[in-house]
Amino acid sequence: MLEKGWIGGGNTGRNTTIIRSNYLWDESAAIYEHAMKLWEGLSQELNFNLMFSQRGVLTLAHSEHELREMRRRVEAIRLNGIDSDVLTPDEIKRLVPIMDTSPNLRYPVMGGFIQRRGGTARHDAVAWGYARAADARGVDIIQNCAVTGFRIDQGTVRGVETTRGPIRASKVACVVAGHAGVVAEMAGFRLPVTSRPLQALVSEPIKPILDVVIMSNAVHMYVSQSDKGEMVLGAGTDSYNSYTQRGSMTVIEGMLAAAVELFPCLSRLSMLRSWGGIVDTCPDASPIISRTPVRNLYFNCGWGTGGFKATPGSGHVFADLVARDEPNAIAAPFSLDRFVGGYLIDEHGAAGVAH
Ligand code: PYC
Repeated sequence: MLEKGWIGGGNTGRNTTIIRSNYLWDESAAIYEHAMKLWEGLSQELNFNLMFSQRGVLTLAHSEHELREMRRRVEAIRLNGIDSDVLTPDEIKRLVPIMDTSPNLRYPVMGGFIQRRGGTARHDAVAWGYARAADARGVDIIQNCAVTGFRIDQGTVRGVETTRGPIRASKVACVVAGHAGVVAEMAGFRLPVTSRPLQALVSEPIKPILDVVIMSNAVHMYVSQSDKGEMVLGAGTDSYNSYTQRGSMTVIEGMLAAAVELFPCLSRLSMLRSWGGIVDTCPDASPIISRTPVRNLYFNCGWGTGGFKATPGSGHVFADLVARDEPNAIAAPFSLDRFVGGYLIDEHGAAGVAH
């Protein structure tokens, strides 16, 4: 396993750790729920405390239209056997007393829907837990080793060039969130992904005030409280393509204005750190788990804001694809072929923030 930087230093450690499986389409429900079920036993399986906390993920509606769309979405999600409930503003107020649910806000809370099995996990623990388990099974993990090219012979991958020398391989699997397009280009093809910064920030620690994850897609704000007591706030993507691991000030300002309107008690909080991750996003806001035009070269990418929450499921079905050179039923809809055949899986509405 080759890592350009250090384990957990890329997008794994640069997200707001939200885990949920309440996506709209059957194909997405299948993969995200597969991941959710694996999350539910993962700390035990890895024998590493991932601090997986099913505290619930509540998504807010701020208009009649959004609420109507949400009700329809909840029915679709339930049809796939995934827990999902609509909440009234009164129920939301009881669940989250610090939220301003009065009707005269710029974006009033008209209702919401909750996945109670959703929540968070500690992202660096996830990276370390997997790394330790992989190492115990004999995987060589080589950090500070960037791939600089591919060895390709007659359309088949034969290995990679790296900053520490060439490595021969009969199969190569790329999981390079944020740089999938760059790495694909080294192999001589293009991916339908757009790369943009998505930023988040974390406050000084305070006493427990919020025990549920709140998302507001309309105002591009999501917030949870970490086990250390920090408020973890996330924003929308920047509106330009970039590989800088920081976002623009205007995006933070807009998100914080929305956060303070919903949670006036946050207005005096000092923010300690902000960071950006690069999200590679496909035109349908669904991922790619696929063979590629180069034989025995596979890509798992394009997750947009869905990558962390899918980790166990995405890794599991991808490993199966690489081992058998054939996608299983969960992975098959996410193949690159869909951009030729037109079987897109439009999850823009479930993506949490606009892509
Ligand atoms: O859960 O969709 C999500 C999300 C969006 C941004 C961060 N997480």
